[in-house]
Formats: sequence, C-alpha cells, structure tokens
Amino acid sequence: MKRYLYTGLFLLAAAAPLRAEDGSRLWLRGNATAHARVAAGRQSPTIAIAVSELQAQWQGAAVQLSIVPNKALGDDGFSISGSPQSGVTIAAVAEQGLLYGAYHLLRLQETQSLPPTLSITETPRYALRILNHWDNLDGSVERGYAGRSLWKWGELPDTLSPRYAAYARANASVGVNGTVLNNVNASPQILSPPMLRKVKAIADVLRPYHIRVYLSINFSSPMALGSLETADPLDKAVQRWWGGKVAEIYRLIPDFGGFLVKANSEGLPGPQDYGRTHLDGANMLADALAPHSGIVMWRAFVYSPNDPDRAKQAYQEFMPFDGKFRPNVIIQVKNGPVDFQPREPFSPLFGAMQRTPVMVELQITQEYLGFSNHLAYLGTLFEECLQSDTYARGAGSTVAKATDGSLFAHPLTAIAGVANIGSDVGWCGHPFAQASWYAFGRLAWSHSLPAEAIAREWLRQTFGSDSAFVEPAAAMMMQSREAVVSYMMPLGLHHLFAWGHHYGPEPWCRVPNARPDWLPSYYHKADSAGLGFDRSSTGSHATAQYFTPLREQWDNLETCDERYLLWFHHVPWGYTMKSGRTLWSELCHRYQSGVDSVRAMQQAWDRLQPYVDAERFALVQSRLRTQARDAVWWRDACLLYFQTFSRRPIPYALERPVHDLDELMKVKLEMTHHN
Ligand code: BDP
Repeated sequence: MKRYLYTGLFLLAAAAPLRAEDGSRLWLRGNATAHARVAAGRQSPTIAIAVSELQAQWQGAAVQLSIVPNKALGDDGFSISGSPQSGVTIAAVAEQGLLYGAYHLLRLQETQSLPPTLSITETPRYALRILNHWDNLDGSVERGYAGRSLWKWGELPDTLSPRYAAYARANASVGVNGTVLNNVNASPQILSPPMLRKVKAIADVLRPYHIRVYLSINFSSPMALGSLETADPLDKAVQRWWGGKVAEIYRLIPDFGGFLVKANSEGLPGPQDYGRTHLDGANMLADALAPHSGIVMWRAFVYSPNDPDRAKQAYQEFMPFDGKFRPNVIIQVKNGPVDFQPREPFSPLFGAMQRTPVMVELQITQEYLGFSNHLAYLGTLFEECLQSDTYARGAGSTVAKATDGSLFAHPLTAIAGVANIGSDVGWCGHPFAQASWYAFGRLAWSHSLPAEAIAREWLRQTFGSDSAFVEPAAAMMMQSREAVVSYMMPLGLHHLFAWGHHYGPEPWCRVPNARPDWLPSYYHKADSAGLGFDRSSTGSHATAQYFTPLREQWDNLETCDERYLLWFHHVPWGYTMKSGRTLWSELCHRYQSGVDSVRAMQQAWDRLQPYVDAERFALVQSRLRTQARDAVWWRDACLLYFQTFSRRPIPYALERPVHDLDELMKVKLEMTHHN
C-alpha cells in the first residue's frame, strides 16, 4: 500500500489550538466533568454502567433509573420523562433498556438537542442488531482495512485488552447487541475447547453491555474436530456431534447467541457436498441450538461458476425452501443480489421470501468502496437499501418493513453489518469510516432515521457542534458515496474491480482458467454495440424475480431507473439518456462528476481546518488527496478501456485523461487476498 501513503505539507497553520485527537474516543468524547445525582432502584453490572456513564457526563439535575412492568417497551425499549432542570426518569422493563436510555439521553445532550421537557419512548425495529467480524484466528482480517484483528487470540483468555470493553461500550451506545467474532470463511478450530475458552473470556467482557457473542462455523467441523467421516446433516452421529458441541458452548457461555453459516459458497463445505440442501443443513444446526434458545443465521450468498447469471442464484436456491426452515433459522441476505457493490438494486429475496425470517447483511467495511483510503459515508447506502420498495404487499413494502416483522409477522428479526473495526488507534482506518459503524447501529435501532440526521449527530459528537462545521461536513458526507459510485461504477455498472484485492479498476482483467463470474467482462459485457448486462426478458430475465411494477419498469429500457440501467440492460452506445446525451457521453460525464465531487470534498475539508484538531484534519486531508488521485485513475481506466469499444471521443468539454491505458493496464497492487 506504499503507493497510497502520502506525507503532505500542511501550509496553513491551525488557527485554533484544538487538542490533537487520534480518534480513539470515537463519538464518545463527553468530558467527564459532571457529577450528576443518579439513583437506581436495582443493582446489576449493566445498571452500574448506566449509572456511571450518567454520573460522569450528565450535566442536568438528577436522573432516576426505574424498572417498570410496561410490556409495550419490550426487552430493549425505554422511556425518558421529566426535564433536565428538575430531574429525569428513565424507565424500562429490563436493565438493557436503562442502558440504552442512558446513552440516548447523553446523545441528546452531546448533540445539543435536549428539549426543555422530555417525553420520549423508543423501541428498536430489529430485535438482533449484529456486527459480523471477518476476523481470522491468525489475527488477520478478511477485507479489513483498519489494522489487525481486535481479538488478541494469542493472549486470551488470561489477558483482556481494554479495547474489548471500549468496543462493547461504543456498540451499546448505538444499540448494537450482538457480535459474530470470526470470519464467515470459518476455521473449524474456532470450536476447539481452547478457542472456546477464549471466546468465553470475550463474552464475559461484553455481557454487561448486553452484547451477545455468536460464532461463524465451518460445516465440516465434525470431521475436522470430531474425526467423524462425514458432515452429512442427516447422519445421526453428525447430529449428535453438533448437539454435544452446542451444549459445551452453552456451559461456558449461557447467553451464547448462535451460529452464522456460510456453506457451499466460494469453495466452503456445506450440505450439498452430501447431496443434501441448505434446508437440511440449517435445520440440523437449528435443532442443536433450539434447546438453548440459540439461532442459526444461514447466509444466502451462494452462486455457482456455471450459472448464466450469478445475480439470480440466491433467489433460485432459497425460494423453494420458503416456510420450511425451523423457527430459529433466519436467512441472512446481502443488500444486493451480487456482492456489496458501490450500488446494486436490492436483493429480490427481500419481500419474496415471506414465510421465513430474512435479515439484511450490509457491509460497513469498504471492500468495494476504496478501503479506508476513501471517504464514503455509507449511511446513504444503508438507507437506500432499507427504504427500497419491494412492492411485495403493494406500495410501501420497503426492505425495512419486509425484514422488521411488520409486513410478515416473524418474531425473529435481525440485521447485520460486516464490521470495519480493527486494532487501528482510530478503530476504522479513516476518521470518517467511524460514521458508517455509527450509522449501522442507529439504523438497526431505528431504520427510518434519515442518513443525513445520523451524519449530523455523528459529526456533533465526533468533532463538535458548531454549525459552521457541521453543515458543510454533513453535505460532504452526504455526497460522498454517490461520488464513489460516479468515479467507479456509474449507471449500474458493477464489479469492474481488479482481481483479488478489489481496490482499483481492472475492467480488462483476464486471468487464465478463472471463473467467468470473477471477471469484470462477465458483468460489463462491453462490445462494439454497447455496454451492460442484459438481465431483462431478452436476457437472463432477472427482472422477473421482482414484484410488479418494478419487474416491468426495470425490464423496459425506457422506464428503467438510470441508476440501474447497465445492471439490467445491454445499452447501445448511441442510446439517448434522460439528459439528452448518448450513453457514451453520459458515461463520460458521470465519471467526470465523480472526480469533481472528490475535488469539492477536498475544498470543503480544507475550509473546515479551523474547526478540527490538527491530527484528524491532516489525516483526512491526506486521505482525500489519495482519493482524488484514485478517482482520476478510475475515470481514465474505465473510459479509455470502454472507448476501445465505443470508438467515440470523450466529449470535448470534459477534462482529458492524464494516464495511458497501456500504463494503467500494468498497474498491479501488492495486496493480499484471503479467500
Ligand atoms: C466477498 C468477499 C469475500 C467474502 C465473501 C462473503 O470478497 O472475501 O468471503 O464476499 O461474503 O465479497 O462470503
């Protein structure tokens, strides 16, 4: 990554002597100067945390924490009443509600949005709000760009890094209540007795913050660990092995959450290896977990190399099983049908799978959005997915409602985010990447919060409340993900990434004997006629997996949302777009607008220097320079390459390329790929 490191000279001296900050305090920077009177009717480790947070930070008068039998609040909900002047009461059915209420009250204070009289009731939209760590047992993190794993397996269980509690606190402050500690590409070793003792040690630290631990499992564990000859889910010995293993886990961790499973995907073992199905595999594990109230999160991220359209496959494999899974199984579906691209339409399984609980998997780590080098606030991406209308039960059947138990009455509701957290002192590798973690938690609690409001909340707590800072910084965040879409893959293009590392552009990529669906040409299908993947009724007919009116709208070139145009259609170069430009010309304008947006972000950030401490200012400034160079690289690589098919000039009003295609085709980054 040397190529991207940049030590810049900062010409402007910092106007205000703001204390240098390394980002380690995240959005929890409250100054511990308060001495509030806090009373609680009951004692518990969780209530003790709520009390000490309020004592240290609440600037108002007294706070009373009360457990009340108000069933409407559910396990996690709370109400807040009273006034900062005369005293506040936080009431909840259970201790965790008091904890969430305490953090809510402090957030209102830190964002300067405390009303004179408080009358608040909050309950979360999803029961399980879970981070997925793709952390390996050797300390590396798959698709992690914030240093090594947070979990120090080598020194556990005896040594407990103070970061575990800090991590738990940050998550609890935004309502996250579960964590999958290890990579979905799971090593069987995670279930070995010594590893389970380490997992228990982490679970013990997280418990007072009401964060449950879950594990990713490898489907062949009975063979790797139990020396069975098979992992066939219908084999009695296999079932017994899992039953015993689950019981062993619960003896150590009585509130263990359950398993996350990636099976028969990208070379991992699964029930299909034995002629069985995803249904057989998921239900077998569900039966082992049910006596302990554990759940199975079974991933729908499956595709085979031979399918003519990878985007259709999860739907095809899972729909026949709808309604047949055990009640403690939930199907975990990535937001889009392919793979966490900068923009995808929502997966057609949302809304279609109605008799089985389904959960959204979002990717917080920026595997496909410039790693931790690029500023890309993903609150807008998450919002776009959750608010997409599936039309499953007519207009208004959003992805959020199709998964929160309101449209289809499933008691088991959940949402997951692939974490961007590592051992980096600032946790996420880029100061603004913290905002995507924060936004995930806030949306998991309340999926209709606007991404913009969340950005402002985060900025106020993370940097300061001056509106001369907050407003331009929020504007910058709000356009940031769209900028990435524009300079990488506008108009529904997808998967133009370089082989393996997914950082830079490689639309020309050819790898001998590679799976076709791991190559960009499978997705962009550029030829002399045009560009894009025909998934309409004249092509793979993926549009048929959606409900009316989307299936008709997206099927028709004239009515297809231009954001998804090249996702669903192979479009002639000369086709007239809504702007009146040809497809080729529009493509050129979009790439340029992405570059322009990054330049605008650089300008906006430089203007904000007086409001930001020197350390975080400089870090963001240097990252934006990298991003600006990368945006030009993306634009030139994609346009010059596609130009070899379109044979049209780049519109003369636009900036000229600054790289040569030949030179760009030689760029090879040295980055490791952990598949
Ligand atoms: C892909 C990643 C790969 C993951 C896989 C998954 O490139 O590292 O293992 O998704 O989600 O996006 O299983």
